[in-house]
Amino acid sequence: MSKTLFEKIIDREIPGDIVHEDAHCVAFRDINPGAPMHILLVPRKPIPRLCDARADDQALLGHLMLTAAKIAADQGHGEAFRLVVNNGAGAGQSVFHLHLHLLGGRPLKWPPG
Ligand code: IU
Repeated sequence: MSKTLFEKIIDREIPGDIVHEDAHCVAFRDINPGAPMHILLVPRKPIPRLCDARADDQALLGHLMLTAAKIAADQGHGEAFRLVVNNGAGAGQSVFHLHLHLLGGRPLKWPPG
């Protein structure tokens, strides 16, 4: 299996502006930001889509959520941020390695469209 783009960033094979990493996940700035804070939080495990996660990924998924909130706080946006997961091409997913978009730093309208 060839590596996903995000595995290559995690492995430092291609550059990424990494803001957090731990044993389970890596976070780096989106190359095409949609907000002043636009960070991608990616599990080291290359789960393609959220719908491919399994019961034994439960702790990992919880870790991603808690880590996202911590990163938002570290970035100065702990009180107002948005998490987005695009699941599948029909929902706008373009990189098939599960990732959370962490957005903040400007007013965020709803619905996102
Ligand atoms: P999506 O949910 O799969 O559409 O999100 C993929 C994101 O990856 C998207 O916001 C891109 O701007 C971002 N990205 C990146 O940060 N670096 C890259 O080299 C590439 C895409 I290609």
